Formats: sequence, C-alpha cells, structure tokens
Amino acid sequence: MNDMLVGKPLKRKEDQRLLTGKGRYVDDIRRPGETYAVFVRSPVAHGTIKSINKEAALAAPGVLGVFTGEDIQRDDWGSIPCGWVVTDRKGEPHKAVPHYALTPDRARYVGDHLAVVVAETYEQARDGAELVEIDFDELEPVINLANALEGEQIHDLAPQNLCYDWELGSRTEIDAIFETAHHITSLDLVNNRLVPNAMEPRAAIAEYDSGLDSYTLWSTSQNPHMLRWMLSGSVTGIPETKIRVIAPDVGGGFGMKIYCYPEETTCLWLSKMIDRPVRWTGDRSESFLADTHARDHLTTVDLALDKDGTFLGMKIDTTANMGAYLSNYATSIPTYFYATLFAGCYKTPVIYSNVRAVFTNTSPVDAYRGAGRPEAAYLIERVVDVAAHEMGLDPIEIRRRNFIKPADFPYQTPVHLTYDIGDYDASLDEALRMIDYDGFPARREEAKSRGKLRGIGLACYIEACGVAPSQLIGKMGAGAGLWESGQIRFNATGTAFVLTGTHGHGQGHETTFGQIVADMFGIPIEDVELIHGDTSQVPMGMGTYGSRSLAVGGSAIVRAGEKVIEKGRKIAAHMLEASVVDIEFEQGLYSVTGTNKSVTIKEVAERAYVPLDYPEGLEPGLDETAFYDPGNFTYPAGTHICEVEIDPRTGVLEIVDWVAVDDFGTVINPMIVEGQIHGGLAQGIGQAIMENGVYDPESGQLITGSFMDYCMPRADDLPKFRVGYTCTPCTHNPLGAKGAGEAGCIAAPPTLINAIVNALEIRHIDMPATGEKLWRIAKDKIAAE
Ligand code: MCN
Repeated sequence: MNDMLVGKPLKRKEDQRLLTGKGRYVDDIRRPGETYAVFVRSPVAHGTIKSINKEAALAAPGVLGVFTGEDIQRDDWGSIPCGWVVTDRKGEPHKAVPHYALTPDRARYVGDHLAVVVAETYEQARDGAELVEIDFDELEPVINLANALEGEQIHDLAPQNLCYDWELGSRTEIDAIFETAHHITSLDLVNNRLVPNAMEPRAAIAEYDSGLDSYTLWSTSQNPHMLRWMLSGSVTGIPETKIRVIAPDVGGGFGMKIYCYPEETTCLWLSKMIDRPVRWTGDRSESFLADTHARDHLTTVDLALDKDGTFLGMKIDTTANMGAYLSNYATSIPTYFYATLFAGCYKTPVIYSNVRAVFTNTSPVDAYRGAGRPEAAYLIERVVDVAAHEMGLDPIEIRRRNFIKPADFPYQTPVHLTYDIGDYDASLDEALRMIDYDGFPARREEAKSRGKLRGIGLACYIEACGVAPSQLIGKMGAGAGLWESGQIRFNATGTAFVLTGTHGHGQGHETTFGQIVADMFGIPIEDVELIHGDTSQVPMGMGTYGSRSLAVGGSAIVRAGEKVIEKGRKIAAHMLEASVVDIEFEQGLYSVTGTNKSVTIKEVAERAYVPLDYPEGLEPGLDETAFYDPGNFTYPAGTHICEVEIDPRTGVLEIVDWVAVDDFGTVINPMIVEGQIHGGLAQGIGQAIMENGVYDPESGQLITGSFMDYCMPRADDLPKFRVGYTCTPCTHNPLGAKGAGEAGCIAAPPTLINAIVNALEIRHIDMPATGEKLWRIAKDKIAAE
C-alpha cells in the first residue's frame, strides 16, 4: 500500500527530462526532406497592398516558392475564426472581421503576414523574404486607443472601428443609486498592454502524406484538439480524421499559445503545395510583433458608497483594444472574463458595465495569464483603496465591512456568477498576521531614518477559473463546451496510462495527475504515465488555459478512475468467487466484505487482459474514459500584502516583503502550487512596474519590440515570496480543488500599486510605475516640502 501522495510536495517527474535537456520541443523534431518557411511581414502599420513582386525572391538560391494571400484564398482556405460571439447592446453580434492566414488586401499592423517564402534552408528562406517587394498605399494608422473610434476605418465590416459596444447591468438602476449615494469615488485607470514572452517562441512543422491524403502538424499549442477543430471546421474543410495535431513539450504558453495562428495554418497549406514538410520557427522579434498581446484597457470606474463605507453600486466604463484582427477568444476577454468578476469579494448590490471593443493597427489582443480577471481585480482593489482613503476609513476595515461572508454562500453576484464557497476574512487575517501589519508604522519610521519611503499595500482578489460549465458559457456566447476528457488505461502488468485533453507546458501535470491516480489505485507514481498533446492518442480535449486543468481535467480523470474501479470490481468478484455487491475497493485492494480474501489492482489488471476463464457477459479490458463538464467555475480567492521601499533620490523601488495567502481548496502538490504563485506574481509585478507594449503613435511601429525596450522582471527584482494557504474546498468537483495557475498575476498589480501609492502618499499612479515615474513624483514632493 502506498503513502498517500495528494497534498505532498513531490518533486516534478517531468523535470528529469526538462531540466537535463532531454525535452522534445517542436524545433527538436526533424522530418526527412523538410523545408523552411519565413514570413514576409508588413513594415507598415496600415496600408492597401498595391502590388507584391515575387520575382527576385523566386530567383534566389534555394527558394522553392513565394506565396501570398491570393494563392491561399484560391484554394478556398477560409478565415481564422473568433469562436466567441459577443452580442452588443442592440442585440447584434460583434463585428466578425475576416482574418486570413496571409492577408490578401491590406496590411493592418506592423508584423501582419503578407507573404511567405519557402526554401531549402532557413537562411535561404530568410534571404528570399528580404527580396519580396511590396508596394503600399499607406493609410493613417489607428494606434491611440482613446480616439480609435474616430480613426481611419480598418475593416469594411466595422464602421468606426467598433467591434462591439456591450453592457452588463441596468444603466437606469445604477444612475438612480449614484444620485442618492453619500460618496462617489471615481478613478481613471490604464491597464497597460503586455507582450507575453514564453521561453520557447512559437513554432510549427507541417507534413502532408499524399498516400493517406492526411496532414500532421507539430505545433507549440496549448490546445491541440481545438487547433485541429478550427483548422478543419473553420479554415480548411479538411476532415478532422485527416489532420493530426501534436503539441509535444512546449516551453511555456501563458495563454498566448492557445490560438490558431496564421503561421501554422500557412505551414499546413504549404505542406501539400510543396509536398514536403514545412517548418517555421518564430524568432524573438517575430514573437514581439505577431504573438497575441494582452490587456490594453482604458477604464473609468465609479464606486458609490453610503456614509459607513458600504458599497451601493459600481459603474465601469472600458475601452478595450482588440488589435488589428480578432484572435480566437478575443471578444470574450474584456466581457465575460472581466465584467463578470466586478463583484470581487464584496456584496456590491448593483453593478453596471459598458465595454467598447475597438480595432486598432496593432497586434491582435487576446487572453494572457489571468485574461480579464487581472484587469477586474486591479480596478476593484484600486478603487476600494482610494475610496477608503477619501472617506477616512481603514483599507482593511472597508474591505471587511463589504466582504461576502461564509454564511452568504452560495452567493449570487449581480454579474452572472454564483460563488460556491469562500472565507475572505480568513485569508485576510492570515496575511495580516504573516506580514505583521501592526508593526508597519515602526518599519516605515525606520525606513524614513534611512531616507527611504516605505509603503504597504494589499489586495483581496477573487477570480473565476476552472472554465467552465458548458451550458453557462454557451449562454454567454461560447462556440464550444468546456468539458474535459480523461482516460485511464491499465496495462496487463498493473501500470497505467492516463490520457488527458489538457496540455501541460510547465505546470507539472505529469506529477500532479500522477499523484491523483497513484492515490486512487494505490500504485506507485512511477507506474503512471501521462499522455497529452496528441489528437491521435487522446480522444478529445479542450486544452489548458483558465486554470482549468486540475479542476476540470483532473476531475475527468477521477471520473474515469471511478469507472475503472467499477469495472475492476466485476473482475475481482469473478476472481474471488464473490458477488459484485460484496466487493470493497480501497487503496488498490479489492476485498470481499468481512473476509480476508482480496486481490490487488495489479492482479485484476492482469486478469482483465487474460480472460481465459471469464463467465459470459464479463468484458475483458481495463480502460475507461470519462467526459466531465464542471458544475460551476472554481473561485480561488485570497489576500496578498506587500511592502515596498522607494529611494526618493533615484526612484529605485525595492519590494521588501510579499505575503500571498490563497485559498485553492484542496492542494494536490503544494510545491508546484507555490511555483505557480511565484511565476504568476513575477508576471503581475512585471505588469505593475515594468512591462509596457508601446507603439509609436504616428508610424505604428512597435517601439518595445525587443528585450532592450520591453522590460521583463528578473530574479533580483523580486523578493522572497512568503506563501500561506487557507482552504475552503470547492463544493462541486470531486477533488475539492480550485485553479491555482493565474492567482499570482491577478493579485499582484493592485497589491503593488496600492503599496507604491501608500509609500508616495499620492492618490494614484498608472502602471507601469517605472523608476522614472517614481523619481519624478518623489522629486516634486521633495521640492514641495
Ligand atoms: N494544482 C494543485 N492544487 C490545486 C490547484 C492546482 O496541485 N488546488 C496544480 C495542478 O495540478 C497543476 C498546477 O498546479 O499541476 C496548475 O494547475 P491549474 O491551476 O489547474 O492550472 P493549469 O494547469 O490549467 O495551467 C494553466 C495556468 C494558466 S491559465 C496559465 S496562463 C499559465 C499557468 O497555468 N501558464 C503557464 N502557469 C504556467 N506555468 C508555466 N510554467 N508555464 C505556463 O505557460
């Protein structure tokens, strides 16, 4: 019998492979006779294509072909879809503008895919791409989000560059509340544009088999089945049976690798055209230009309060950037993954939001770690802090007064979601204890004696992940359900393959899913092998994003395990010559109730494949599949508190302490979860003080197009995070687990900005609060003193 593994900080199984250079990434896969594709990207932000001259490129050494949007359209390859329909205030669907793999008519952002060169070697393809001449009629680029609606129209289908004008809640109701409120706090916020940076850039290799008339695509994808579905169902019409998508080891995705992109679509098409495998590996500059970007909102939030600081209503007005085209889920991020979180941890009775999504001549914007929830948490936790300050209330007290309390669950928010469980005071209490909140004034004084401005800030966040009940998201406009599949396939020797439709690309699924299955069957974790990322092996799946893999994918595996146990019970009954109803199963042992007769799961597995003496009706095999559709989102929540010190002479900021107290329900592997929190925090801290995707407002060139200009946090920018947990187990999945993958980057921005504002004793500072901004504010303060 095994020690139980769930709850233990087991080292990651996959690290043996990943940390010793034995991982197998797309760029490690070599196919015989492969060719190389290099894209010709638009150097202009906005311009009608007058002509494309391929001649010089075609004559270049090694070049096998030069192709444009016209070529791919001639083959009837359609537009890459946006799979989530958002219905606007008038009941009209969003403007579904076309997005072809190679743009046939007009360049719409710097980096847009206008042509592709295929050659024998990468260098030859690159040289060839430089010889393709494109003549444009340049148009005024629309870069500034604030006045995008007045800019040159980017798509024929979208007048005023408006994708949708969407609202949630009643404007009349909120106006009435604001008329009688005791106090209103209003705040203008920028949610800065982020450029996701995974360690491994995107890559693809496509191979066409003319014998079978079928395609294999290796792709850095977070959800290979959805990629296959989109390629088959929307773009190409090729049957799904003829496309195999394999996502092998993937070096980080963070949301940006969920999508069907022009590059892999084009490679698929080229592989038949050239009749040789076609490889594309993005370089870092291409990643900056043409991976989906994130966030990029302009928001005004108004909070109405009574004289005691009780929240009466909240009003949010947001302009959200979609970029030049609609990425697959772009429409849902500033609506259903954002506005549905506006209740936060609080009992705000009335909430109204209006979101205008607009097109600009910038890279498409879609989900990136947190996806909508960081933007929601930021505005809530900032406006609550400012309101406390304006009303002379303690920031802790104002939060406690408005918290949804344990007795209120299940709690129906005014913004669609029903929270199942939580205890926000418990996380807050623990975080206050861990940081020694009461000792802060003394620490501030001591810092002052060293010439430093010390500040403290907190955020009580909630998020909705473990996406999501299919019926619910269907009502919200999703084009697909968000169930997950799990399969447990016992081998004759008692080891098990576990197949999941989720895809781990750094999250440690091989370990945590292994822990669950090992515990269920009382077998060593070494005997459990996870298979994911291959559409020809895993029956079907919806991939990894929205911190859904454990809560949804893990639950599907548990359900499959339950079926295996039931099947095994029948085999054990036969082996033990007992009735099925008398067979108990615990920790890998089937036994006859009230006797010492038992057989192990290993023995049952063997007999499942050696059914020589089976009675009629008993089916051989021990291999079960389950599809699990979650009953609700999961709602991780918690309190993060940090302390910062700012040197007013230089603007240098040091994060001196950070406590993160999160409620993820049941934690399968605390070490992996801690790693997830650290990573998320690094990304959230990056957004708060460093990262910013900036386009030149005149030319539309991406100014922050490399690590020289786009500042990512490094290890020495970060403090030693201190992590604590509270636990209210999720009520509706068999694991009691809530998602943990995004919490850090949701909690971090408001926590850090609240601390900075506190240190500088100012009302607000926009993200990223760079050293330069801090220095200017501190300098003015010193001058004023
Ligand atoms: N876990 C656990 N107990 C819990 C919750 C989670 O032990 N109560 C474990 C899980 O079993 C899993 C890991 O923690 O091994 C993360 O689980 P989960 O919260 O289900 O999130 P996903 O596995 O679905 O990962 C997605 C999430 C998202 S949305 C982004 S974006 C993100 C992230 O995870 N991208 C990542 N973390 C990342 N980490 C790495 N290294 N690389 C990325 O691209």
